[in-house]
Amino acid sequence: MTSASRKVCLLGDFAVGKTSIVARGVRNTFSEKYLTTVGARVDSKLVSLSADRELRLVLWDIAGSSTLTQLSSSYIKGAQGLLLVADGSRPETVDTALYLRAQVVQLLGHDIPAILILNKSDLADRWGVTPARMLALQQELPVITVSAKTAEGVEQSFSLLAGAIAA
Ligand code: G3D
Ligand code: MG
Repeated sequence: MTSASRKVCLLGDFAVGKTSIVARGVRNTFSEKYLTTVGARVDSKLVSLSADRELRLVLWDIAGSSTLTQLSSSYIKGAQGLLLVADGSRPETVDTALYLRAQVVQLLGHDIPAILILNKSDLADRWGVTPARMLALQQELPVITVSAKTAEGVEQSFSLLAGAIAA
């Protein structure tokens, strides 16, 4: 078994469900110290890539809202993957996620693997991302529809990012 670990940052507008996705996808717990020192909660998720290969995603979930001003270099520094999260019932949060990605590229000076999670798929009657927008987004990066509430797509989103990082 070969195993490696990668730093992954969760980014997205206020209340899109970043913390809920981590809580749904991760069973093991976090470091209290990180919470108090850098204002981020750190969890880890082991993802199987193949029969003899796995990748540990070390997930950094910023405490509070992740506005641009809070995108501190201490949070982003060393990031090797991004889970961009948007709320499918608030399509403007997709723009925020893409903007945050651009900010990260600027901060790091290079691109890193990223996927876009459209969360809250259980709110079907309030869904605001049109099929046309979805197609356009899929030209730019891997996109997955999930619900942290029902667990739909949550496991797959971690696998999708792990695959993109390992590729
Ligand atoms: P954040 O970490 O991105 O700020 P949170 O977002 O994980 O704190 O979630 C924000 C709110 O959205 C929470 O509601 C949470 O329960 C809700 N939420 C998260 N994921 C889903 C989902 O998949 N479906 C639905 N219906 N709601 C979701 P509250 O009311 O606790 O603020
Ligand atoms: Mg949160």
